[in-house]
Amino acid sequence: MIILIFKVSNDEKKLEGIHGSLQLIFDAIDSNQDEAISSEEFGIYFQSLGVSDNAFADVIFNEMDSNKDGLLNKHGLIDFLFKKNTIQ
Ligand SMILES: [Ca+2]
Repeated sequence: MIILIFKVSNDEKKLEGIHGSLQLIFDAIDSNQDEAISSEEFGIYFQSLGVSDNAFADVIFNEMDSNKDGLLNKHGLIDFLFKKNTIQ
């Protein structure tokens, strides 16, 4: 859930901090360290946060997976967060 609370900011120092935090979060979710987050890894991350409903994780993953290749890379994650997207 942490990745969903970032707000877009134009403050350079805040942006640097956000990017650093994103790196840590991305690495934590990317359990096999292949520089891509699969829907399975994303689901496991949500389960670790106490969200047992995989459908919720799947909805968010599909919104973030803009090119629909079944994987999230760091650029895709950052693009999603900085486009002020909302999940409905
Ligand atoms: Ca991975």
